Amino acid sequence: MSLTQEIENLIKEAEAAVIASKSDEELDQNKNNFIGKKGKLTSVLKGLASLSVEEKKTTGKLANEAQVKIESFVEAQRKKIKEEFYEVKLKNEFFDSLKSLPPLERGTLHPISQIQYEIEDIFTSMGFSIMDGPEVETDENNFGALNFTEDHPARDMQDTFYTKDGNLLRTHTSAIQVRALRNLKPPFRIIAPGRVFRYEEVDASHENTFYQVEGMVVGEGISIAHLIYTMETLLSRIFRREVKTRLRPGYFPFVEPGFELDINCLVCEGKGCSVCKQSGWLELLPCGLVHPNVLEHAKLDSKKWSGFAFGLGLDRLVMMRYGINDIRYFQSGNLRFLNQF
Ligand code: FA5
Repeated sequence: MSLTQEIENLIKEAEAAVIASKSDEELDQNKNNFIGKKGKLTSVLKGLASLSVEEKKTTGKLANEAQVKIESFVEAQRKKIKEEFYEVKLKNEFFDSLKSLPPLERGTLHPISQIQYEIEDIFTSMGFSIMDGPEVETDENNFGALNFTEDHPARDMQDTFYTKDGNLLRTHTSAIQVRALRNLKPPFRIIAPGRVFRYEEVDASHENTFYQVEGMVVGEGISIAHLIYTMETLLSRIFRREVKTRLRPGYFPFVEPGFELDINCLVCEGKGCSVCKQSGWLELLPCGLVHPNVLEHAKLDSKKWSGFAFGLGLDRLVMMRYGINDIRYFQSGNLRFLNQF
């Protein structure tokens, strides 16, 4: 075989080997094999010595061309390998932001927490601060400082859970207004959400563990007009619709005058049902002007300072909002119930 023929064959062989290379390393190896210092082309060119000057010229030229060709095969293949590498990478790592993912199991806030946060927003927007207090309270904070006489029926074992050390589980969030009166300097506006406990027979509208939000405003010249305005603002923002209310006298030892603000039952639209005990009305918002004895007990001059207070039952508020006909759902842990909110 002539040297020219050998070189032509070498080019073909190199091309096939280069195209079959799958990695940069394999490519380098093939390049070395064919056009490296000790490569196949070099050994073929050893035959040049036996050729005539003329033949040397043409064959030498051909050898140079072979070198260039093989180099260009190598570079083209190198480019191809690189492109394929990125193509695969892109395919594997592509992030499709529109692709729908399997649904996440999400929990929801309990409807009582949701309404509590809403009420907190409503009142903070009116300049109220949020206060907290302990669930285990002293008799003094829960009753004594609130003008309950020693023989008041609410202190009765029937209504109150006492602890062995003589304290009790607070029966209402009004215990927090006592803490506010003691610790804050008037004028002030606070609300205090919390869990309260009563030794009660549980039925559709009574729990032994439920939630209230206490509210208290103390300042100079605070009147019933301020109280009514605040309650109406609260209810219209909570129910986002016209609700019928009625105010009737209500007795609480720590307010004078005291009121019961009732709401037209939204479960039965006032027709009468088990939630409103067939009356069409539901007791929702007891309130009143702070009793002078309570202010004096906190060492505030009742001639200078006056105030109003209210205690909102959250469980019943949520029942009214969604037309829930049994308070026992709230603590049932029933996920079919809770997932609706
Ligand atoms: C009180 O607890 C007073 N501390 C409220 C108050 C505060 C009056 C400030 C004046 C000034 P009452 O016992 O009525 O009041 O309870 C208040 C609200 O808690 C009720 O209107 C009702 O919505 C809710 N509530 C009372 N008992 C239960 C119960 N067993 N289960 C569920 N909610 C209840």
